[in-house]
Amino acid sequence: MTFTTDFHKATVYQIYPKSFADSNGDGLGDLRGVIGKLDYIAGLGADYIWSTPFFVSPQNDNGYDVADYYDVDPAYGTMADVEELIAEAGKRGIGLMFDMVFNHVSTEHEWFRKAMAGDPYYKQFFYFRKGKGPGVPPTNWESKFGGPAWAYVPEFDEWYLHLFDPTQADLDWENPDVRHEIQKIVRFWMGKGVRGFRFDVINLISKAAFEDDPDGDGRRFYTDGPRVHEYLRELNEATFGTDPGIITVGEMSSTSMEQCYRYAGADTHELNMVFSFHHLKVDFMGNEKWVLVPPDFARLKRIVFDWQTNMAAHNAWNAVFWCNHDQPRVVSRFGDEGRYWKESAKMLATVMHCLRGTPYVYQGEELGMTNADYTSIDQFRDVESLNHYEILQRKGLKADDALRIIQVHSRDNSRTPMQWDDSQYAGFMPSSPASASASAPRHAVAEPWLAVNANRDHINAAAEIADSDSIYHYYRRLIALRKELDVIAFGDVEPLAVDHPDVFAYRRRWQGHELIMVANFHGHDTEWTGAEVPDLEGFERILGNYADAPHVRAADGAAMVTASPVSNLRPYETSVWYR
Ligand code: TEU
Repeated sequence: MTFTTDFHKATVYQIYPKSFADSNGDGLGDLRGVIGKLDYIAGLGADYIWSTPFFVSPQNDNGYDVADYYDVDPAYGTMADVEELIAEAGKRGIGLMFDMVFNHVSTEHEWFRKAMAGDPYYKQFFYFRKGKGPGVPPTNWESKFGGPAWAYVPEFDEWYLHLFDPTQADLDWENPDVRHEIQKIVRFWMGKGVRGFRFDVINLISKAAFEDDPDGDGRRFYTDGPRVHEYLRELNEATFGTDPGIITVGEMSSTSMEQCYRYAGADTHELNMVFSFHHLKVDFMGNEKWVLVPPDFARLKRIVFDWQTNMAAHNAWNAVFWCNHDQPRVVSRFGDEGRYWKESAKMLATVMHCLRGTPYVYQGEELGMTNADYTSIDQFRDVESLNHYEILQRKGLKADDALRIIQVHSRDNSRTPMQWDDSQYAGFMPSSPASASASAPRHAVAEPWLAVNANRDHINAAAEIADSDSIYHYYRRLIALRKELDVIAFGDVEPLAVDHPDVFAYRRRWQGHELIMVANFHGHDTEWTGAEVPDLEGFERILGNYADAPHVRAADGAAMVTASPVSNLRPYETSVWYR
């Protein structure tokens, strides 16, 4: 089978293995579970699977705390399972992208354990620094998960840096031995046939200086740091750059567009594309996520259009996405879980999938899966959510109000088990302990590690595969369209309706072809008038989320001709036009 090495036409399907499919009934998803679902992913038309980490890990951050990059965590399977997964995916034309967490390692990693034993060679793999005084860390920086970014080690009377959990110690990339170890890991997995890499928070690897931050969080000192581009070019040259068939994406935390022209420039020899998150902060207050703020639609559009047009102008490439394992479900966030569930999920998909960039579909997004339906803090598992639940209450919020914020923003919203069918555990694992496989380990919890959403009764893969009008089939169509129409992969982007309070619209142009995407982002009827409304003469409506083409009926019931078939839009209505 040949791979789609042209990532411009590819779509990536993201799997969070812990929540995808549990083959042995222990309540945790595993690699054999993924292997069993490869036909489903191939059926959707995805070209790559990005799996979040399944390397050996104490799982304090669900695998983003890696203790051994060369082996698989027994909870997920074995090396033989990974090899089989790569081979079986390959037979279906699907490449595996692995998730490389190189800003930090688990404090259970051999390097850190040796450092803690006092080995000076390994101490230099990390940032150990003296405090500013007794009990005072070297800087005032905050960890992304809450609390100080430094942990004290009494044996050394020193602190080590952890931008995330205290069990995730930051690696010192200035040390060339660290960089060589990282290159070895990437080459090891290339040797196993991996076709792509996602690099976790890769723009945080170069720290500028260890100084107090007047803003308090410290990000100005480590975001897009002074040597980050040098490090990436070096990694590229020493590893994946030798194989043009490998695709790479960098996860960029609070980055700027100017930096991304370089991270993801066609000729800059760093990465193929970037994830940036500015469009997913439109329901934050600045950088503060633990608040309840309605999404700012005008800002969302402005950010999307800015990135689309400027990245294109600088010959750089975006990853385009609404969802991942850190984000709430998009249909709950920007769409409607109720009456217009299906229409809004399809609308959101259309807005994203007709853009310039490589689309990423997060498991269950193609089914319109919603946020978790949890009503108690005990149902949440994510370290970040549990920390902030406490922090919010320390700031004076009542427990109920803190819970409400967690319900809206928790990363667990996207981590509930994949809904395969309407059975008790949604087909994520066998329904009752009695039917679980005899080979289940003795510590089997015999129920999913995170509770299944009750709406599995109608939101599930089996039901949607059987229904030709489902969200699932709509995603299949969008994924196929990108391969059929070069204008989607390569065309320019011209923003339309920029100031309209409801309409999201743009035009794409490529070699004489044009595509127009129009969407009503809101749950009420809206009108779009004026000179800017495109004349759709000669265009064919190739996709939409309402059965009939848009039109307005006159009082006598006859179809009324309006200035344009996209002038009157029903709730969450979207359509795509081509000529
Ligand atoms: O996330 C990086 C990151 O900064 C986030 O999106 C993070 O989840 C957010 O700041 C929380 O508010 C990556 C991984 O995707 C995430 O799952 C890991 O927890 C994190 O890195 C640490 O490795």
